[in-house]
Amino acid sequence: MIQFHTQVAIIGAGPAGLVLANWLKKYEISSVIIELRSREYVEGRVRAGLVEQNTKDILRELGLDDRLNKEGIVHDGVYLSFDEERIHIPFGELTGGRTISIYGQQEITKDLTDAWLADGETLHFETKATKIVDFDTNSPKIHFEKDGEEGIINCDFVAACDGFHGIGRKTLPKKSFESYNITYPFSWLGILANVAPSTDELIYAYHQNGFALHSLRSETVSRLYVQVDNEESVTNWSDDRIWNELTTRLAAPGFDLKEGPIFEKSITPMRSHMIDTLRSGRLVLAGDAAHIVPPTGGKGMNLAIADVKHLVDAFVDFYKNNSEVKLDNYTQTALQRIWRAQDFSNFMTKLFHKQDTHGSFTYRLQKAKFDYIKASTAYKTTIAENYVGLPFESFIN
Ligand code: FAS
Ligand code: PHB
Repeated sequence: MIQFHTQVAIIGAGPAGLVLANWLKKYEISSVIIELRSREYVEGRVRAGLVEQNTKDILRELGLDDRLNKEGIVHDGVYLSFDEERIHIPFGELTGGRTISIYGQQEITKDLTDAWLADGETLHFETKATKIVDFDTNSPKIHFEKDGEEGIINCDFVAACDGFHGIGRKTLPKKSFESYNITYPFSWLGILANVAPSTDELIYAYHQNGFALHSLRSETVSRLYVQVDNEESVTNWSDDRIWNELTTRLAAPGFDLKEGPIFEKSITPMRSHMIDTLRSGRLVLAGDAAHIVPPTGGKGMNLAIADVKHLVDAFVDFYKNNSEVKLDNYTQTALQRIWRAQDFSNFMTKLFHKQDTHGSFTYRLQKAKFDYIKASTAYKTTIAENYVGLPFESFIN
């Protein structure tokens, strides 16, 4: 039986777990990460691409933004389309200079993993956390399996950064939280294609055929999505069908969509999920372990990292100031931003996805909202400040 001790034992080497470990190190708080999958698998997972201003600020504070600054693409605005009419939301002028960057989540994962391992720190890949025990005492433990051998991590805190399918949320006492869920009646089919983006900034488009999003990964790789039914299978979507639908749904005066070879296709369900506690005793949750947002607002990864900021504040308060005040307030502090992200993601999802027949009452409400955004600087500002991410000081208790 393998046994070792650390101050904060982290489950999961996704954005939440990796940012937490690297950030605690800055305060000389020891941690260890155990990760179910291999390093290749984790770094190969194609997921988010939008990096909020807050996340950029955090990575800069950690000294881990070199490649982001070199390879990330700064966007100072976003295009919103409705029935082939297109408007632009400028970020800088509406938010005092805050912007987003496009930089794949897997690139952030690589940068954070490289930094962690370069310091000689411990990250056990292909290691499965099987049980979290004694989290109602000051000596919680994680039981794990690796290569058929069992082990135990003795620690002060367990940080479950283990995503929607992890054991962290499932370990919380059943009566200690409420669950909230929305499963949207549609999914996203996402592609990566070897073709230069046809736009300088992202395009979110409502069309009577369904939603489409034009994102990107570099000057030569485009990332695009189309709304599909929940029962859809990737095999029903040939490259030609995908490009035809994207061309139709992204159409606007003067816009031409360039096509190219597709090298990645996947379907992601659209759902909102959350629980209203992120802590039980010495067990804390961060990221998808506690909440899922539809990717329409580009919030998932950024929200995971925002949870970690509050968690680091709480651990520093505990270890350096011998205080549990921020730990006791962790759930309340994190939930303010999580609900803001849930609301914005739900707003963007309902505004741009086809949910009823063209011309229906629902459609008319969507159109009225878009026409108001077009006419209102106040509404454009609301969208801009939520999209780039509200500053942490916006949520002072
Ligand atoms: P993660 O899920 O990234 O990481 C959790 C880690 O814990 C995983 O590596 C997992 O292997 C590990 N783990 C689980 N159980 C374990 C156990 N028992 N023992 C050890 N390790 C365990 N967000 C956006 O903003 N934009 C997008 O376009 C977008 N697209 C997405 C597409 C898909 C298919 C998915 C699933 C998510 C997408 N997201 C998107 C959201 C995504 O980016 C998440 O918000 C982000 O990965 C959250 O990071 P973590 O909380 O670290 O969780
Ligand atoms: C992406 O580039 O993958 C992306 C960007 C913005 C979103 C969702 C996904 O809202």
